[in-house]
Amino acid sequence: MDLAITDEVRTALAENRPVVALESTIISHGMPYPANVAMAREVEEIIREHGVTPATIAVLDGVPRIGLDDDGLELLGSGEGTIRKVSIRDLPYVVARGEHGATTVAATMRLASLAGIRVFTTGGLGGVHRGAASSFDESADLTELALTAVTVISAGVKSILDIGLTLERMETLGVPVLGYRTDDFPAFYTRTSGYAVPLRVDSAEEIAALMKAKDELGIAGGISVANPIPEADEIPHERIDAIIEQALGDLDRLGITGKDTTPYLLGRIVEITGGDSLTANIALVKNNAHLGAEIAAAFSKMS
Ligand code: PSU
Ligand code: MN
Repeated sequence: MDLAITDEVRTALAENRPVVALESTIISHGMPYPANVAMAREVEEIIREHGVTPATIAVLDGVPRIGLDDDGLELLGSGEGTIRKVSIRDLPYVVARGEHGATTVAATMRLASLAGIRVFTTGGLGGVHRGAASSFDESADLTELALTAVTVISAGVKSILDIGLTLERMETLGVPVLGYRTDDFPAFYTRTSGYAVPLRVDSAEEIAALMKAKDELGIAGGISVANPIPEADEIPHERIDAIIEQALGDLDRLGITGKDTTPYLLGRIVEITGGDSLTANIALVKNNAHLGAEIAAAFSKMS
């Protein structure tokens, strides 16, 4: 498969310098325009400040892109309706048809791995949806974590999902779930979920060492690092829990299912909170970018 890798990313990889991958569904389907494009640029800047090369990943005109220029980010951010949300099952379709696609965590992991990138930062991970016992709605992000050796830094799992079932599935799939400086698994808008983290780590070096040990053991798949939202940016449970319930009720009433579920809920929560959830979302993505850059730097020193 031909990947269009920017010179900047290609050179960094060739010289064994650290690179951090970024996804594009969060840009096209996770946040409104133009805040989404501003977020994408700022996150790249944060990674550069650490001396690490950012590689935002998407499919443009059917070509997987590893690293995007400003026009690419603008197109993904402003092209609402024309940019398909692309998970693993959609990748061959957009490539064969020459379409644009914004890649989810799963599809971004796969393309990052094809390019030789080992660390990827985002906002929230997909997981097992509430009611999955009858809907079977479980994100391909989880099955991809079982397959592909990329470390994904997120702020945990939103309680629009079933957090307990998501953790159970990751255990079954053999995915190490690491709580960064926390014993309580974070729930995106909040630092806690009430579920214990399976494994705790306190430094980027520990995470890099775990990646190396996993490689040496020949264990396939990725690692999920759960990094709580900074305290100052948290939306308290007292407020966000009721809002999530309200958004889930609206989802039900409108009969929205499948891949449209997460984008709808995120947009609805932004509406109900009057933009506060967007502010929190941007803050946690930036916080994850700092940690991702540190992990990539530590891992590249080790290998
Ligand atoms: N959670 C967020 N923002 C997002 C997503 C999840 O807070 O943008 C996106 C990610 O790209 C994730 C995808 O990989 O939703 C999961 O979608 P699905 O459940 O359809 O696999
Ligand atoms: Mn789904």
